[in-house]
Amino acid sequence: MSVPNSDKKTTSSEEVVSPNTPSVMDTTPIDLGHIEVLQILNEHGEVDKGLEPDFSDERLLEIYRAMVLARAFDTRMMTMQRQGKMGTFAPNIGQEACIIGQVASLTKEDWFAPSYRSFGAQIMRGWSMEHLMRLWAGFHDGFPPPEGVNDLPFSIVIGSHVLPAVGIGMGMQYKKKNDCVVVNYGDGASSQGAVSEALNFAAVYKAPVVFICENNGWAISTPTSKQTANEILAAHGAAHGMPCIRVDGNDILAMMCATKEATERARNGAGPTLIEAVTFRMSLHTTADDPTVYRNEDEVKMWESRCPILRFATYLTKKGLLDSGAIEETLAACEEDAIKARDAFYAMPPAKPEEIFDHLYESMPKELQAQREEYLRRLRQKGVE
Ligand SMILES: Cc1ncc(C[n+]2csc(CCOP(=O)(O)OP(=O)(O)O)c2C)c(N)n1
Ligand SMILES: [Mg+2]
Repeated sequence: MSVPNSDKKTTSSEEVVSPNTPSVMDTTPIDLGHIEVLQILNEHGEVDKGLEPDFSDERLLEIYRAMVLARAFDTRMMTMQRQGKMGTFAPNIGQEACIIGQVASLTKEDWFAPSYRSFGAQIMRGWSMEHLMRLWAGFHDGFPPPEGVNDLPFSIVIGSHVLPAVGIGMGMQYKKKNDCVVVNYGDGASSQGAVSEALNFAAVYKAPVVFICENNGWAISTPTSKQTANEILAAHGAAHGMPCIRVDGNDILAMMCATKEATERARNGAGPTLIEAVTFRMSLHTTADDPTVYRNEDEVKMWESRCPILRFATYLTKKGLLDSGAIEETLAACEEDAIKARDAFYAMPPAKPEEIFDHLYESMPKELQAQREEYLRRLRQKGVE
């Protein structure tokens, strides 16, 4: 066998690459320090006067109530799940500023594409709590958004809704509408290829999309440090050529201001923005999870002191808009709303077992028809109507 250039003898790699060859690559990590970090309200409820927005008192109280309602719904759902009256559920305790702030500036014409931990925002967008209960309990009629609400049903397949959200944005451009889309996804979902594709499409086509990367520290039991070698996820925006910012996700004012600016830019044709919201999942990943086996209590304690609702209540109290009586009243009213929703949900007709066969085919294949009949026969045998 002839070997090309076999007479050119090399004995070791040192002879091929001279030790004196100057390095052409700077391997020190790129300084991400210039990515803007935004906090307006610190964990003590103290406001940065230079950045304080001028939302009306009514608006601030409306937002506060939305955050408290999100938590009341969350707590009620948890109780129902533990009583065996609700399906698996993904709590959002601790992330109320992040979820309410990201949709606060949306109009009815704008679109919202949520992942599964987004019910606080869905309630703000017009979903009733009993509708969401029906959804989480597994009824197929719980999934379609209410009439006139421009939301996608939430996505459980992580990151899968981000490309469709960009598609909706590109559709708005095509129809020459001045609306925008907000889409959220987690730190775990940020590793999905489809999320990178979505960021790229949006940036190249200047689609009117606001990406909210909810960095809550964990993807079930995987900490962000094992998810990515670059924990500043806002950098994904910079990498794709779009404006990006890292926001204190437990600061409702920062979340509202950053999203407002990004949605306005999107509506004005200036393209997408990526907002990384740094927050923390205080509770379980889902009701099927036990975080005590993978998470340190000290970490949870540290984030307790950064509670988004407490922080906002402190700010509103200092502004003279709340006092302890009003805080109690708001909480009681929200709990009552959640209980009313629970009762309405319990009063709804139960699902019919055969419905699980009903929504797969326009005309049912005969094999499936046979399975359906067999299933119903067995149910009758067991006395189930
Ligand atoms: C494509 C896909 N892979 C795996 C899962 C299983 N799964 C459900 S939630 C989750 C973690 C998601 O973490 P993150 O994106 O950070 O969102 P978080 O739950 O923290 O809000 C995983 C891996 C899934 N739902 N979809
Ligand atoms: Mg996460």
